Amino acid sequence: MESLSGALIGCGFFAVNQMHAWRDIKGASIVAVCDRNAERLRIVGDQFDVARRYTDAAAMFAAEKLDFVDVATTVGSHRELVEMAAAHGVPVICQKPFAPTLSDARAMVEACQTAGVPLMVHENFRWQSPIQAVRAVLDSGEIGTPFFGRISFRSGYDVFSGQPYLATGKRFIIEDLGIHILDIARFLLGDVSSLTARTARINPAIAGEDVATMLMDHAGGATSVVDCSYATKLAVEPFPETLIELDGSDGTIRLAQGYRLTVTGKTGTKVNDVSPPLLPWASRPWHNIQESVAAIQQHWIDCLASGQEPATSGADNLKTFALVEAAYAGAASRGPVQIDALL
Ligand code: NAD
Ligand code: 89V
Repeated sequence: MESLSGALIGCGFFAVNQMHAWRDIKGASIVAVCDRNAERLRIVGDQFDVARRYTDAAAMFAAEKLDFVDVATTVGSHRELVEMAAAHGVPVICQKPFAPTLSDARAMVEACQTAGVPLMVHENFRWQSPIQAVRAVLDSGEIGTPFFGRISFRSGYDVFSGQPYLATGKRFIIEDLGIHILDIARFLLGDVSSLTARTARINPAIAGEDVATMLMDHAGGATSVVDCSYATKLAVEPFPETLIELDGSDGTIRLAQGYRLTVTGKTGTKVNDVSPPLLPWASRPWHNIQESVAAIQQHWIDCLASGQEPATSGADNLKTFALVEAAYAGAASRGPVQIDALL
């Protein structure tokens, strides 16, 4: 396969993972990097030996012939950069959260559709190998039809040291972390018809909510609870593990802390260690997330080569983003929110 030429925009905290992963991806390489912060541009350009560097994305699009662009900036610049890529006919990956509002997200999807360019949201949590292992058990039919799910992320990890902006926004855990966990709920149990939410702020030093509990009706009939907390101090810190309970007509799945997967189903009970691999450039405890970055980036390149729509395309991600909007609206009103009314 011919190697595709990509560019990275945004050389910050998380982009370093993406650059490590791009080095290992078959069929693509990063030929240019861009950051409006000259120091971050220098650090990442030097670390990954990329000579073509830009402090202005428009200048990069004008000068480079790109097969795709990977937007790894924070949410405020996503719409401008995705629409710039669409205007230049360049396929684009955009980090989560995709946009500040659902109407921005819709406009971004429309801009790419009108320009005929593929768009994928870097919604990587569903690509974690323990989550893929749960999906594989569901697909095998071992537990029958799922009727209940609990997808849970509870931690006391200090995320603010690496990502200080997380402490300052009016929205925090649902927009930053809950978005991943809500996407996992959709990935496992299908699209959602209604959502009820409660939130709380326990840490007085931050501006947004750090606890969220969401109850959802899935269109296929299952009920799920998605619960997230960064105010939960445990004996053994689980960050960044997502724990899962699924009950089906013929059995159960439990993904417990320590990546222990217990399946009780039609053929009895099996317990497996589904720990993610520690990639050569990865470090604990982030290795779970880092592995999923490599997986989603390889998926993007495979999709570009085959013409297939990425699993977390812009259009797909509108349905996850709608759950974020619904959670904030539902927490404010304390009533259920109908998801179709938002889409
Ligand atoms: P960061 O602030 O460390 O880095 C963002 C970089 O983008 C900065 O260097 C900034 O100068 C640059 N930038 C901003 N606007 C720009 C523009 N218009 N043109 C060029 N450069 C621009 O942020 P981060 O922690 O790396 O987060 C980046 C994104 O990644 C966020 O959306 C965050 O939610 C997401 N994230 C995702 C995961 C995941 O697992 N998917 C994990 C962490 C962060
Ligand atoms: O994955 C993320 O979006 C990160 C974190 C795991 C810290 O929430 O911001």
